[in-house]
Amino acid sequence: MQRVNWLTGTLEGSEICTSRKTLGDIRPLFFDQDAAQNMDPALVVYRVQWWSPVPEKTEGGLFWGTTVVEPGLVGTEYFMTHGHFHAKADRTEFYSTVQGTGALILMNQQRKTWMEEMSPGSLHHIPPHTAHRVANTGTSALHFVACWPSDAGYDYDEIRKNGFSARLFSIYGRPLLVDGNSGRA
Ligand code: M6P
Ligand code: ZN
Repeated sequence: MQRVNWLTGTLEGSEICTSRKTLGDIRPLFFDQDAAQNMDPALVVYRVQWWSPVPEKTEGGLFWGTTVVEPGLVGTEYFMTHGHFHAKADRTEFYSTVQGTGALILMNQQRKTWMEEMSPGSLHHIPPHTAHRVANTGTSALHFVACWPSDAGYDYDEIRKNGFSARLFSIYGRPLLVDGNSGRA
């Protein structure tokens, strides 16, 4: 039996998997490497819980997950998830925000990047062939739920190599998506 706590998005029950990413795990993704080097690598940037009711790669199945992104900045860039295209690139996904404020950053295969604001209740459809990453633009933890096909898989390499074509910075305390690819993620 699995349950969602709708106040927090937290998953409870059996067969729930968990993972976490520390700053040390995802440091190369951030623009300001000097700032990143001077921060504690053990700092947790985000945690994921998910339920896989069917094996990975099952055609026609679905997975459910909850992600909590901590508030914070590396230099002036918001804490964010790694971000990925799906390995089966035409697979889509839903995100919905439970707590906090943030931004869903989307990039198509032509490397056009745009964002959708996330706030409690916001519902987001990630189109096919579109990379997705979430940044926490607030001062408290950002909790969102996700649902995606069990055969979607992950292509992290493309993001690791070429990043997104725009980054979300805090400029005078407000989120601003800034174009420009440093060649890093
Ligand atoms: C959401 C879903 C998961 C994903 C997680 C973290 O919960 O999209 O599939 O793993 O966010 O994102 P990433 O895999 O890019 O670190
Ligand atoms: Zn995805």
